[in-house]
Amino acid sequence: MSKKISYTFVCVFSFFVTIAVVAPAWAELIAYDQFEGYTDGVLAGQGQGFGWAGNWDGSTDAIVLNTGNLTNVLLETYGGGASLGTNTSYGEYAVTRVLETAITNAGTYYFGFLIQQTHPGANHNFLRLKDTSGSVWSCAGSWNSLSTWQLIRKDPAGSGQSAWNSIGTGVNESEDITHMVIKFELGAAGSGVASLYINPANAAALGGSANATYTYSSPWTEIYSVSASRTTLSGKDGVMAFDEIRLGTEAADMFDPIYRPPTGTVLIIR
Ligand SMILES: [Ca+2]
Repeated sequence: MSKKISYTFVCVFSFFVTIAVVAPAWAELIAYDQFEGYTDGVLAGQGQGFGWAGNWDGSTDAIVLNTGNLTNVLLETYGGGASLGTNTSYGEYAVTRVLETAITNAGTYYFGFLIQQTHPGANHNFLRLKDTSGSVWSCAGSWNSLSTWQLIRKDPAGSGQSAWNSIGTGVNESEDITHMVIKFELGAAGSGVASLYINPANAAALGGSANATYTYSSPWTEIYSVSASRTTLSGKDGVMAFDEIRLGTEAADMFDPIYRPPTGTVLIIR
């Protein structure tokens, strides 16, 4: 009898240990894409990762390559990476992916990604969040011919260049792989504050001073999709690579290793 109890205890204990190990990375992470498991070639029409309603959609200018993984000493990165930049004709080239569940509740949210560009200050290169209508909520990256990374927003909502604005971070753009995190503090009444962190040292740093902060004048509606966009300026070429896209509700979501089931492991539930 005692042996049976011990055996049962071990089984139950093991089950909860497994959950405890898994929970930190999954509990608050809303969506991620490490570009793992893709077929080399056009990104649109493909989709991996977690938390999405469907595949990437948009310009065939976006390419995914298994040899394109962006790395960062603070993050465990896997798989390949994506890029925009094969087309040098003037215009916007973008790909968008819709979240499985749109964010409509007040709260604090984090949007992180890795970005790299070959011609700093030459193009509009950024990742962004959009609402259902396709309007842009917030972006981070390169804007116009400015020399520093920018927090970019469309506010108030509207059309045309006048609706776009950017706030400098004071951090010079470079060709280095750069980790960006936008923290959103969204109020119930539609108020919103966005804070951009360039290469934050750790999760705790996301509670400190940001490189750029903006308080929205227009009520936010929802966070519906994630989009990568590159607009060539004056026909200039250059590539924008992007990877390790994460959306979560905890600062740690931007740094914790994403749980990946070990190859060949079989979970037996008695
Ligand atoms: Ca990757």
